[in-house]
Amino acid sequence: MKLMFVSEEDRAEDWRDELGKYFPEMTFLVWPDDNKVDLDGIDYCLAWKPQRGVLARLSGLKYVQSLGAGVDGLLVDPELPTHIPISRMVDRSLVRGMTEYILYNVIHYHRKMGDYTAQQAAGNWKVVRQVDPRARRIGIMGLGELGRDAAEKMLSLEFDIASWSRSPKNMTGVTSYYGDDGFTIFLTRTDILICLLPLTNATRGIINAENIAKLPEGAVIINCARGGHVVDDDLLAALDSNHIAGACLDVFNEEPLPASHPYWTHPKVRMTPHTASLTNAQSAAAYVAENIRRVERGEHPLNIVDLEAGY
Ligand code: NDP
Ligand code: OXD
Repeated sequence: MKLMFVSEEDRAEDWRDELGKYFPEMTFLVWPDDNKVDLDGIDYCLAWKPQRGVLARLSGLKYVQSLGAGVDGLLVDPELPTHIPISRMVDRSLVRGMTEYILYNVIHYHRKMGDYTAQQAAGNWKVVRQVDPRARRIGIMGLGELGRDAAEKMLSLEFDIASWSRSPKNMTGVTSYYGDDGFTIFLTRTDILICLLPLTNATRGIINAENIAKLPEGAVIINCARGGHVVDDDLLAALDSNHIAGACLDVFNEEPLPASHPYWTHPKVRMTPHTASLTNAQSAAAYVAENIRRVERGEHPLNIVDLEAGY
């Protein structure tokens, strides 16, 4: 059994060690270091933003395992093999990491912690009015693996939660809006907007001037999905006009974010370097091993990407 690892951002050694516990007989190759070997014999590929055309060279490939939940970095490859299944990453630790990130930032805005930071710097002792979480309207775009867990944990803190997705959802305590028809009403009732959508043709640029204008004055935006969801100039204009009170951005149209980008120094922007949640081999190897076993048995891997929908 031969597996090729293709990612510049993940630690190949961790995956080699962890998958070796399930498959001691596996030959684990790393692209591009091992690309001189016989690529025809590669059965499986673990990939994150692979160089375009690389996967097409693996003629014996049986399935591709994405190292991330988002597969936009794979689907941009015009030569991507489409006759074999591609599985998204779904992992407990990835889900928990995202929920931590969202809770931390939601509470930051909900409790106005930024005001206290500014007040401390100015030596100003002043109590800011607290809002009951039941009166704080959170809106989650994308109620999938990540959105559901974040919603569940925020419900336990009694926030008023709504979701927007492609299909209707039936999650107790969460008001479900869906499709184009539900989008405007979802936006107009949202104080804290969280983006957890996949980046697809239908969602690219969705956080634009028209949609931002539908959020109530003083709303904040947390984008932990993909930079391509945001039209940066529109968001900057909305921050500068005070329509949007703050933005927490983990992902950017260009990564790393260029040093000259206005986000770096914008007083209303909180930034992290695409690290809201990271796949780690120690936790996720069990999922990958299960998928490999399924394919070895002639079954489909779990969570196959719908190439037409793009996620
Ligand atoms: P899922 O596929 O489980 O969920 C995606 C959700 O988005 C679903 O609810 C889906 O609706 C909804 N959706 C998709 N297209 C549309 C659309 N056109 N209109 C409305 N809703 C839509 O994905 P995950 O929850 O696992 O991950 C979400 C994204 O988070 C990833 O694609 C990735 O980009 C990002 N991510 C970012 C990380 C980071 O560190 N910053 C880490 C991990 C992921 P429906 O349920 O009806 O299909
Ligand atoms: C992912 C990511 O999609 O890390 O998993 O962004």
